[in-house]
Amino acid sequence: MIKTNLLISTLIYPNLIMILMTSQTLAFMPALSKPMTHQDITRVAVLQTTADVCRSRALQEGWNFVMPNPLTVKSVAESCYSSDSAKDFQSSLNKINHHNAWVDFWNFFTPSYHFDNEMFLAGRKLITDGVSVVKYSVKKQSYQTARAALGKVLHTLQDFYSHSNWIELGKTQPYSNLIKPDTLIENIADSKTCSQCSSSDCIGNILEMVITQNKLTSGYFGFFKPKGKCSHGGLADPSSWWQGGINKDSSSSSHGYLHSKAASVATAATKELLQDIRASVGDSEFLRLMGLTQSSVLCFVIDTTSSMSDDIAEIKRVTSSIIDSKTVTEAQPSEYILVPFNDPDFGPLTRTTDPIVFKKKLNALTANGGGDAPEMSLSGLQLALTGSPPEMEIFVFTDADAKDKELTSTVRALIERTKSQVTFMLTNGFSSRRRRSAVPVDGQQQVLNEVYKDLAEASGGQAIEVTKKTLSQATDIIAATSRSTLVIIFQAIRNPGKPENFPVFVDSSVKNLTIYITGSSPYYTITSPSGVSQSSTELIGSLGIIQKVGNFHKVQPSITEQTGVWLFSINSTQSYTIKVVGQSDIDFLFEFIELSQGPHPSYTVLNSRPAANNNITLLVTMVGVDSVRPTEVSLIQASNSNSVNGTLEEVSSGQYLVTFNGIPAGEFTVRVVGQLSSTRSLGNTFQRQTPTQFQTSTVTITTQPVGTAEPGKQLILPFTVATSGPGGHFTISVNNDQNFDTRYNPSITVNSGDSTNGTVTLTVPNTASSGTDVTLTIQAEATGGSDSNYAVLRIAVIAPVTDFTPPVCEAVSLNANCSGNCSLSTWYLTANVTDRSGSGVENVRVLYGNGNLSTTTVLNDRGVNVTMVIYSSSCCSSDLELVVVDAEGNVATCFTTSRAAKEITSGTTKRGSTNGVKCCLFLLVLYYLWSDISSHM
Ligand SMILES: *[C@@H]1O[C@H](CO)[C@@H](O)[C@H](O)[C@H]1NC(C)=O
Ligand SMILES: *[C@@H]1O[C@H](CO)[C@@H](O)[C@H](O)[C@H]1NC(C)=O
Ligand SMILES: *[C@@H]1O[C@H](CO)[C@@H](O)[C@H](O)[C@H]1NC(C)=O
Ligand SMILES: *[C@@H]1O[C@H](CO)[C@@H](O)[C@H](O)[C@H]1NC(C)=O
Ligand SMILES: *[C@@H]1O[C@H](CO)[C@@H](O)[C@H](O)[C@H]1NC(C)=O
Ligand SMILES: *[C@@H]1O[C@H](CO)[C@@H](O)[C@H](O)[C@H]1NC(C)=O
Ligand SMILES: [Ca+2]
Ligand SMILES: [Ca+2]
Ligand SMILES: [Ca+2]
Repeated sequence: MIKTNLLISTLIYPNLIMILMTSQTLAFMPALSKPMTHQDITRVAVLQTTADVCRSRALQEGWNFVMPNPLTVKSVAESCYSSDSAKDFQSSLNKINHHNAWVDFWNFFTPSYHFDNEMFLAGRKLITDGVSVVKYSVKKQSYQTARAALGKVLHTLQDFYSHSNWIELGKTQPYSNLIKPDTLIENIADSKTCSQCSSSDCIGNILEMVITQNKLTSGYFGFFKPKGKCSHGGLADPSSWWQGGINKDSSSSSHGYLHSKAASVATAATKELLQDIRASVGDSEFLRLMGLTQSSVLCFVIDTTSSMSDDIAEIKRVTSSIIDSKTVTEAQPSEYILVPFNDPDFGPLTRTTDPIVFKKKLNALTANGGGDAPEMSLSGLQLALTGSPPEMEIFVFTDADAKDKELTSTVRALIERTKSQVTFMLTNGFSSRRRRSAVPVDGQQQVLNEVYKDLAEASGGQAIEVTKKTLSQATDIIAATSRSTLVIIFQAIRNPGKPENFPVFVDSSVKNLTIYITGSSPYYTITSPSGVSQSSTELIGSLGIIQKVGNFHKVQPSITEQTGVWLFSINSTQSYTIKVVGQSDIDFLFEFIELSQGPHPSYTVLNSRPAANNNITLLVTMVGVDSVRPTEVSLIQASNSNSVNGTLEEVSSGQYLVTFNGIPAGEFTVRVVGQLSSTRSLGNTFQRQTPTQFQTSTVTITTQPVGTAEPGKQLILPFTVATSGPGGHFTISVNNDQNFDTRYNPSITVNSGDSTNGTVTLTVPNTASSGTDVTLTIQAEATGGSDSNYAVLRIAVIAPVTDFTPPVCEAVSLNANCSGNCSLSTWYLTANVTDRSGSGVENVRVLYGNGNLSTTTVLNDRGVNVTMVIYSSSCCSSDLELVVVDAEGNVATCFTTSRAAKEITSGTTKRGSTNGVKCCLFLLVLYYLWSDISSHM
């Protein structure tokens, strides 16, 4: 038995963390001749860290965990019991990588972003400020902002290992001070650091003295460089033209012989940063940040005015039936979002992972108020679009016209940027004949539900018109489409309608093929690959079942032979939509991007419509089986089936750059056709289509990169409007989802072929708290509305950080009576933790270990809050890593046994073992730690 009671100033064990990092880094060994890019480094680190988090969660929950090999997005998602979220995981990783690339696109010549020019303090500040944004944004569930900030931080962090002399100093571990704002960056070189080098590889150009004295330096980039300093190197860096440099960007760089070493330490550093974020936000939030638990989301925007009581009752019924259906646990939504709207009020948005909380929120909804007939539906929808994960389906329930139609183009912009589908459940209860007739309003011709139909079309959703009585017959679409693995195989919208035949490939991965058709009495015939055919007049036929309600038809084929080419023949002169969906793991993700013209290949994701009369570039990522490859990526004209093929270039595994030299006229969607495996056959052919209709514009809006906004301060957002179309006056409108005050000039003049600058002044109220994010849309519309474009900006609100110091573990006692049968004995650990005068201890977390943790906070006699921690665990389990987090997200690692135990006993400490010898080995480790702690005093 050991009983200790010690006063300890800090209990941080960098050496132990290091041991772990190296042992895990061994798994990273791609082809050495190929340069490791930022994207590769990030992917490896994210996959390893995520797998590590899932392993510790599995241990705590008593689940089985098998470390996947190799680590891929799909294999990690599967081992995390989240195979349905593989697409969201990929999408989150992509977002992080897009923002990593963004730094080279926008800040290529700013040395601090790349640790060039010995900008160590400024570079470190970019990292620690960015990490604060990540932590605060996660706390507020602003995951998209968090991913953006994380991507930027990782670029700078990773560049340190390529651009400084850390690797040349012989270091094999990350420089942890870069992510710790309370530490010093020491020993920065204060004089000459490099000699000229003549050979191409420049080995040994860093001065001997710099190496022996352990001085930190980095390469200078550009035309101006203090004499005797090192250069970055490469053709793009004039300072190195006559003397070489030290960067390790690729194996052909000046110090390319160290490229793979630098990449490997950069990977370890990326993991160290991810672990810091994980410790700060907790495991389940970390997994949500990675998109791993966001698989299926139920999102409702609900009219709560007095006319809606029937509808609200039906929504409650449907939601309960989805939540209570325990048949397929995987199909349970992982997240619920609710936005009520009324008139004049709307919101707030509720986002929860807890079905009970969601049901409570729904049950609390009552129908009242609203005044006149139209209601604030688009304001509610705007909140849902900015506050939900992208690429999901949003259901809007209303029986009234929109009172806030001025938001139509903002909502449309958000639909295009988020690629969310919006399906309207409209219960105005008119017959279809009366609905089609125009209702004159103030001399204008205004058709009921027109704005909803337009937005549904633009998003690839549906405008379902039913009566209050028949609403329940249409709502099973909600359960079907909230599945995360739902894919869109084909979609067409014809307005006005015309008879047309649509051939569609259905591949062998597709399950539960379903066809949705909307329109007033469309006549159609569906023919399966084996020639079985059924027309819309047969509700039960040889193919399957047709359900009709209002303008909405659902066809579910029940025949077994579904793989091959289907034919959908629609004969209607009224407008109609057809959508063919199914369940499948195979899908694609894409972004419109702009490639940088600069010296360094990079790209940025467009936050606006692509420019007309220009080439369009897409970055396409395939999701699903690894052998899936696209053979054709095309833009499909929305009004007919004309298409334009792009040129494909594989840029990394599963990622393709697709260039289009022309585009179809008007609105278009994106389609990918490909092969499921390397054997080319009809049954292997798949097709997928985006629901969203995109368009190009002769108007462009360019925004500058924005930093964060501070509560109580104004933020100036410069933008530039240019036009390749006709010049003249442009109407500027600005909207944001937080209702923050904005000032701007509502009209600017732009000449054809020219550009004009403007600014938006955003005032953030004092009351806005850190981590809030504001989505701001700037729109420019040509006179007469002939063309328009927008830019969507997401800005994080962060109050200045004042607490840079992690909490301290002031006292610890260990009480372990582990002898004999370990399952019969328990060990205890107690600690007192405080954040001194900082922001206060907010969380104590067990990162590894499955014992019990309890905390009590008391005010001690010096007026300081002290959190007393007691951890108790079975003697069979030696794992423990305890972290303490303050309110600003600073993390202290207070106690670690697991990794040390694992290392020192060479993996022989097995959980659940009843072997007394192993039990005692573990105690030896604890004892070893103890003496280590004592020696720190
Ligand atoms: C497919 O449909 C059947 C019947 O409608 C349903 O029971 C099953 O859960 C669905 N499977 C998937 C993967 O959605
Ligand atoms: C389409 O419908 C029209 C009118 O209902 C009918 O005259 C015509 O024969 C139909 N065409 C086909 C190909 O079914
Ligand atoms: C579009 O791409 C083609 C070939 O890829 C190139 O020749 C052409 O100059 C590009 N056009 C524009 C406007 O960039
Ligand atoms: C697009 O490519 C496919 C396959 O390569 C080809 O069959 C089709 O004709 C092309 N379409 C156009 C419009 O060029
Ligand atoms: C407009 O803004 C851009 C980018 O900030 C700047 O380069 C340009 O000089 C400005 N033009 C005018 C006319 O102020
Ligand atoms: C831990 O904190 C409590 C409350 O301030 C105090 O009573 C106790 O003495 C502290 N223990 C040690 C070992 O400092
Ligand atoms: Ca109403
Ligand atoms: Ca009203
Ligand atoms: Ca603190």
